[in-house]
Amino acid sequence: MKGSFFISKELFTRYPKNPILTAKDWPYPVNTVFNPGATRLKDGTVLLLCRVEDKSGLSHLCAARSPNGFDSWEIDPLASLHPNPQEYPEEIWGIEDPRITYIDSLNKYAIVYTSFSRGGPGVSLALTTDFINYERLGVILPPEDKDAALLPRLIRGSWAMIHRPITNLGAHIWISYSPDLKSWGGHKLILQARKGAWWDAGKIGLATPPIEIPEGWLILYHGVRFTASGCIYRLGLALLDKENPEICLLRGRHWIFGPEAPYERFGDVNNVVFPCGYIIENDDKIHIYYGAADTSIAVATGSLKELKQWLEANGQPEQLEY
Ligand code: BMA
Repeated sequence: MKGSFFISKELFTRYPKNPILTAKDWPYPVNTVFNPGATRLKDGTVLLLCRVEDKSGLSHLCAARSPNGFDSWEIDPLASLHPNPQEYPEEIWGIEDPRITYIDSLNKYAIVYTSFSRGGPGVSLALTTDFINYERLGVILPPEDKDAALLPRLIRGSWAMIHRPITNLGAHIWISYSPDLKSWGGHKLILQARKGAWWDAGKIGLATPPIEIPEGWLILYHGVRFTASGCIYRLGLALLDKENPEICLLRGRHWIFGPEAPYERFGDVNNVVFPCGYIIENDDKIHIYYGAADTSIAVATGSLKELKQWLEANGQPEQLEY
């Protein structure tokens, strides 16, 4: 078949010194560090906003900075963004899984994260210029919803956000729009979990923020398979139309990255690779930063050109079922 050449090709190469960050690196006692958002600051520093689970079981966010994105990390001495349930009751059980989008027109970084409320996980937004002071906008999509990230610019005049509500239809990926980043509507289903024995049959959700390439928006998403010994979290690839991201031009059949290394297979939650951020170098090299087994942080490197070629060989347009 047309895709056979690329099926056996590994699209991402793990950094040999993975994991790059673990609880032992933290300047204060914590249980685990995982699922980091990522961005490159204007001075070239790579910043990871890490999900840190302390020994209460609740999570907060903590920034780690490195000149090269691989080592020499400087970690904030305390939480950078701590749950604030007095003013934001939806953060009562912690904040998790940040995805960072730099918004050029606002000159700000938008951090979309999960707030774990009594009603379940919801989507919250904070803005920052320096990852020291944060402007919280509170819950922008109520429970149950998570795995969300903003697109970096207006789409047909509106802000756009991809997210994963749980509805009677299942755990699928949607897009919504806003005039002001606070009120969200125009909700549309864009990508569905498959069914039966597929690797992404249980649940799907956005992994990193969308990646803009000339052909559209590349979407890395996690697919979950339920098995007798627990869930397996793997990574899939899709391409959305540039001007109308409601249209999924291509979706790959196979997962492109899954738990194989011991630090991905064994941890607090076995068999999980969970990227929430990436850094791009020279318009092609992509480093994905991911939580491994909900325990540590790892990085793997690929090429945008190869991801696109693989999708062209192994993808087909999404057929939505209503
Ligand atoms: C998802 C999220 C992630 C986590 C993953 C595996 O639902 O909660 O934060 O890494 O499960 O436990």
